[in-house]
Amino acid sequence: MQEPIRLHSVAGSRSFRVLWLLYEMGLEPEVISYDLAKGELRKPDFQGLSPAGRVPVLEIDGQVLFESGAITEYLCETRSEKGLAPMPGEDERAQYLTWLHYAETIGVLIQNLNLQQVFLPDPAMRSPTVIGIEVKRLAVSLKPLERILAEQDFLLRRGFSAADTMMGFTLESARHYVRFDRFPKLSDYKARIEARPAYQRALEAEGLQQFYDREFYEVPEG
Ligand SMILES: N[C@@H](CCC(=O)N[C@@H](CS)C(=O)NCC(=O)O)C(=O)O
Repeated sequence: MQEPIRLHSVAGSRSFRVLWLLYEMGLEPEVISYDLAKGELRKPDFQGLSPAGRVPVLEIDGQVLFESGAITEYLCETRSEKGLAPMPGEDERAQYLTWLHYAETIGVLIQNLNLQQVFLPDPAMRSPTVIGIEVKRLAVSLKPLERILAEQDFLLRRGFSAADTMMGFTLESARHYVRFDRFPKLSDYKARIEARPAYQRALEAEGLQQFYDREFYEVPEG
């Protein structure tokens, strides 16, 4: 019997990247959900799986993996027959690695904005200066994507890949901070990837995004 695959997840977080990729590969993980607001990632059992107390964590092949980028690379390398990433020596390998990790450049900006705009317990603790800077940096980081998507449908010329599963979730969060009408190609790309059955399935399995309480967060005055 095959060992179960277990994904430790928070709805609307980076664990979505892994869940979506697993479904794209036709794999069926058990999803273990945590509630950030209840401090469930701080519990000793979870900290034993993830040293920094973060999701995603994936239990697979008798191992416990953390870091969404590393998990993505591991899955694509150990399941290379799924064809979701160029392997070393193949065309577009460098671009694949670049976009895969660039998704974290964007992910960290969003994390900083989430902290400022959503998670600080008192709005008086927010820094309009920091928020303004991070929103500008996020918009700058989206520009290269807009340029590349003017020429091709996905981040790689060869078609849909695990670089797209890494990037997808960050765009859904980014739209809460940067107006996407400035990025028409990126908006089309976002709609294209979100229409994929595996994306929709991951959305259903993770449940509703728990923390954004509005469509768009303006930079506060200050
Ligand atoms: N670079 C890591 C970042 C993981 C991370 O920060 N995950 C967030 C959710 S998106 C988390 O678990 N945050 C909980 C916390 O900071 O307490 C990855 O890509 O997996």
